[in-house]
Amino acid sequence: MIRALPIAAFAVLAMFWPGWTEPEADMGEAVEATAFIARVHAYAGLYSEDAPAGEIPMLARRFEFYPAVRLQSGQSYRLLLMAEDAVHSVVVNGREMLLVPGMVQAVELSPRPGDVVELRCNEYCGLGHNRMRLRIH
Ligand SMILES: [Cu+2]
Repeated sequence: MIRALPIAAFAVLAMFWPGWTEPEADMGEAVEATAFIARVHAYAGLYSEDAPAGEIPMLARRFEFYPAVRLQSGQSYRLLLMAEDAVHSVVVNGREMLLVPGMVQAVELSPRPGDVVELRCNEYCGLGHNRMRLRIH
């Protein structure tokens, strides 16, 4: 009885250890990477600046978010972000999402007048990592 106590204590500890049963990080939705990259380039060719409301396909890559669009206040957007070359992340509106090649994460944005939205990579991705931010207004 007494001998079983440390084992029982270990089992209880293991069960409640922080992170023990934590689900996998949400990586987003799987896409065909080549097709998504083509979609981004097609979009970037059409809208280099003022983006119309709706979906904006975007790439995270060393060391930028591409394309550098401009959002119009009063409109609603859905950024679709995929990493192109390595694992990155995006921090936006106080939330962080992991960006992995082949997986798309969505961010809803409805900027109000005067808002500056900043996308920032928070996953070390190389020497230019600190430059990897995009301010969109
Ligand atoms: Cu980075």
